Amino acid sequence: MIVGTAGHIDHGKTSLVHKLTGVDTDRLKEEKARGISIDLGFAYWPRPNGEIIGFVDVPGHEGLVHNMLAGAAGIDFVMLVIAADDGVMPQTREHLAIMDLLGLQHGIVALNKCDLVGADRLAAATSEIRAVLAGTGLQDAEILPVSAVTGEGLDVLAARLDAALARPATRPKDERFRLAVDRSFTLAGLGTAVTGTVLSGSVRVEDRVMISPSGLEARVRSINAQDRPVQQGVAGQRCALVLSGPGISKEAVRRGDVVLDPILHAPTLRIDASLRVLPTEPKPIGQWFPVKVHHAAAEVPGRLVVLRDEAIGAGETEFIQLVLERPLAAAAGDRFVLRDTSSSRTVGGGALIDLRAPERRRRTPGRRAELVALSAKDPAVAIDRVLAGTDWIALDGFARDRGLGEDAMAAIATSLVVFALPEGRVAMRPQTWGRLAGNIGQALDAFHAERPDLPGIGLEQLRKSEKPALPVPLFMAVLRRLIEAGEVVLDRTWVRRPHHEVRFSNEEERIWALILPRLTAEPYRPPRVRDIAKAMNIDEGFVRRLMRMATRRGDVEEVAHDHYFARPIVEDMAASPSASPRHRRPASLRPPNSATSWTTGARSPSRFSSFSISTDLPSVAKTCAASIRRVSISSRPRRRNQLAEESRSRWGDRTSNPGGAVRRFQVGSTPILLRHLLETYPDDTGHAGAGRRVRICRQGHARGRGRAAQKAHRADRRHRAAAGLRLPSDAAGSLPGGRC
Ligand SMILES: Nc1nc2c(ncn2[C@@H]2O[C@H](COP(=O)(O)OP(=O)(O)O)[C@@H](O)[C@H]2O)c(=O)[nH]1
Ligand SMILES: [Mg+2]
Repeated sequence: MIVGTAGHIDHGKTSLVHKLTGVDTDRLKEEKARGISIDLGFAYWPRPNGEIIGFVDVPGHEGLVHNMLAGAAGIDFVMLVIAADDGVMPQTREHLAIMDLLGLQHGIVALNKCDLVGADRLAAATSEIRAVLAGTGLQDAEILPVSAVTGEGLDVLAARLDAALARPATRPKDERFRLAVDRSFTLAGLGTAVTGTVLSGSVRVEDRVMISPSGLEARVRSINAQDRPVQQGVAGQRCALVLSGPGISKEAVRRGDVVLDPILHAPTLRIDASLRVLPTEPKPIGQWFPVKVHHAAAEVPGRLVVLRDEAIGAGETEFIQLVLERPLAAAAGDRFVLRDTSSSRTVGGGALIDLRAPERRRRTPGRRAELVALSAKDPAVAIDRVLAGTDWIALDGFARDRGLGEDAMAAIATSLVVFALPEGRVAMRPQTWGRLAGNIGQALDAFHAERPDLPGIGLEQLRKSEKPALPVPLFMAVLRRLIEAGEVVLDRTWVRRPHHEVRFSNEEERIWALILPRLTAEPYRPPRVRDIAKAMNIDEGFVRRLMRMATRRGDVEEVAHDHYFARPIVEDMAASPSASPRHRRPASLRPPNSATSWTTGARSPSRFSSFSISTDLPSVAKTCAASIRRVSISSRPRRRNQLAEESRSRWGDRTSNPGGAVRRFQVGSTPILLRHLLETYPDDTGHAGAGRRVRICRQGHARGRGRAAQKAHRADRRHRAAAGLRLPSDAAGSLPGGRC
C-alpha cells in the first residue's frame, strides 16, 4: 500500500511521516537548508503484519503542485494533513481537489499541531474541514487530531493505516505491467535505476520492458519493491528497477516516462476524455483552451477541444478531446488533472476514455454514444455497449489501450464472434454476425437472379452492398468464414453461391449454335469477335459477352484479345508433337533476372519474370502454368549486353528494345500460345525458341489496361491477398485509423 500525503505547506506532512516511520523524507540539501519539501520524498514503514507501507511525501508549496501531482499517481490512501491553528488553506483545498479528481476515496485527515490549540479551535477546525470535505471522495474520512511534536494521536493514526492495509485490494487482476517513473539515477556498478509506482500488472526480474513514449527497450536486471529486493514487483507497490539495454541511461529515462509491457507501447497525441471543471474556475472553458495535462508522473502541454458547442462552466462535466504537444503513454480509464499554462491553478480533471480519438466527426451523436459506452470502467460492459451501437470492435487495440492481459480479453471474447486479422482481432456480437451473413447470402441470391449470365458478384461490389461497408480485411475474414461453412464460393474475384453456374438463355444458346461453326470452320485462324458480329450482322458487344460466357463454360479459349479458339482445337494444338527435335530437350531456364520466384508468383515484388528459352517451349509454359496472363517474346536471340538496357526500357516497346521486334499477346492458354507464337513468328535463326527471350506477365498484372481496370484490378489483388489466396507483402488492406 502506498500512502500519499497532501496539504498546505508547513502543516506538518514531512514531520508526521518522520515521526511515524523514522525517515526524514526531505533528503535534498536545499530542502534541509530551507526547511521545506521541494521534491517528492519516500519512506517505507514495515508493519507488524509483515507488510510495508510506502509513503510518498509531497511538497505543499503552491509553486510545486506539479511535483505533488507526479507523486499522487498510483497512491492508494490519502493522508491529508491540516494544521489545527491555520485550518483550511489554499493548498489544502487544491490538494484535496486533486485527490478527488484522481478518484481517490480512501484516506484520513490528520488534524496536526493540536498541541498548539485549545478544544474550541480544534472543534472549529474540525467543522470547517468537514464542510470542505463534503462532496469529495474523502467526505466520510475520519478527522483525527494528532501532533507530530508531542506524538499525540499517532498510535491511533498508525492503527488506522494498518486497518487500511488490511482492506482487500481492489486492483483489477490480469492487467499488463505499467510503472510511472518519478526518478531515475545511476547506481554505481549496477546501471540505470528507475523508481516509481506500479500502476498495473507485475514485473519480474529478466522481463523485457519498454520505456514509453520513447520506445527504448530494456531488460529488468533487479527489482526492489517497497525498499526490499524481490523477484517480482506488483501493482500498488513502489518499485526500483535496475534496467539495462541499448540507450538506457538516467538521462534517457525520466520522470513522466512509463516503463511497460512492450505490447502496451502505443503513445498517443489525441485523447478523448471526460473533464470535470473545478467550481473554482473563474471562466468557462472554451475551444482550444491551453492546458498542462498531468497524467501519472508526466506533464504535457496541450489544448482542449470541447466536444459540444457551448463552453464548459465551473463545476460542469463534459467530454473533451485533449490534443497534446508531446506523446503520452497512458491507458484508457487513467485519471488526469489539468492545470493552467502558468501553473498557477488546477482547472479540472477526469478520466481518459479513448486513446485513439478521431480528429474528424468527433462531435457527432454517434461518437458521443461511443464515448458514453467506452466510459464504462468494466471492459466487458464497455465492449458490450460499444457493440450495441456499432457492428464490430478492434479487440486487440481495445485490450492494449486498457492494459488488459490475454486472460481478461479471452474471458470477454467468449461471448463474441472473433475474427483474427493480420491487424489484430476484431469482434462482433453473434447477432451481428448472423445479420451480416444473411445479408451477404441475400445479396448473392438477388445478384444471381438478376444476372444469371455472370459467374458471380465482384468482391468490391458485394462489400459495398452492406451499409456501412466493412473494412476490406474484415470483410474478407467474414467471407472466408462463409466459404468455410460452404455458404459461398470465391471464384477468382467473383463470389457466388456454390450451386450457381453461368447459363445461356434459349436465345443465347440459339445464336451460340450459329457462332461455334464459324470458329471451327477455320480452326487455326478463327474469325475475331468483330468479324463474327459483322458477318452475322449482330451487335459486337453481344458477341463478346457470349464469348466470355462460353470461355467460362469451357467452350472456347481467348488466345489474343477478342480472338477466341474453340477449346478442342486448342487442346489438339497442345497435344501435337513438336516439329523440331530440339523442342524435345527439357527446358532450361535462366534464372529470372529480377524476380525471385516467378513460378509461384507469390513473393516477387517484380511484376515480370523474364528468362531465356533454350529449348522446349511447351514444357516451359507448363511450368509457368495458368498464372500467366500475357507473354512477350523477342524475335531474335538476345545478346549479352542487352539485359541492362532492357531492364531500363519498357519491355515490349519496339523502339526502346534493342533486342529486336517484340510482339505481345493476350494469353488464354499458355502452352498453346507459345507454340502458336513460335509457329507464327519464327525467329531469325529459324529456331523456334532457342535463345529467345520471353517475358511473362503474370496473372494479375494490370499493365497496359485502362486506368479504371487497373484500379479494379488492384482492389481485386487486395481482396485475394486478404483472403489468403496470395499474400504479396504490399497487398494487405489496412483498417482505417487503426481503430477498426
Ligand atoms: N507545534 C507543532 N509543530 C509542528 C507539528 N508538526 C510539524 N510542526 C512544525 O511545523 C513546521 C513544518 O513542518 P513540515 O513537516 O516541514 O511541514 P510540511 O511542509 O507540511 O511538510 C516544522 O517546523 C515542524 O517542526 C506539530 O504537531 N506541532
Ligand atoms: Mg514537507
